[in-house]
Amino acid sequence: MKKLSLLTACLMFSAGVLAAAADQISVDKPYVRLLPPGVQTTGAFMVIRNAGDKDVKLVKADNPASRVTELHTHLNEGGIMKMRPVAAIEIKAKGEALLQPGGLHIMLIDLKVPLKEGDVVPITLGFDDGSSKKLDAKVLRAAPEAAMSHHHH
Ligand SMILES: [Cu+2]
Repeated sequence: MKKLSLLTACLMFSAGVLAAAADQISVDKPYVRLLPPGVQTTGAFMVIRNAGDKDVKLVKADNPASRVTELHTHLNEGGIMKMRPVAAIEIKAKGEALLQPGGLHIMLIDLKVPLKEGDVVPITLGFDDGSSKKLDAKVLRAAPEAAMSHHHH
């Protein structure tokens, strides 16, 4: 885990000099889904909000825990849900993009070390104007929303 925190520090330094699309963006409830041991690939989910007057495109994501990071969506092909990489995820002006299981997500492919519940994965979002935003996604078994609504049953 030492390697992860070192990379986090570097990313925080570079984030300070950038000002643009990323400044209009806020991220709510980011998490990485905990998968059974042996599974090398998982997804990161969150709500990305755009407070600005211009549409913003998320064009890439990066993280130190996996060798490859891709933007994905789910498509229904003949009744079967399949994942497909997408070039960009649009966040409308004054709108939000929902990254959730079964829909858009950030794919963490080929994990370097197995993730444990409670681990924090720093994820950097890259936008179409070259700006970027760093966030910390906690490794959880289930979505934060799902955990909350469970209380009411
Ligand atoms: Cu995927």
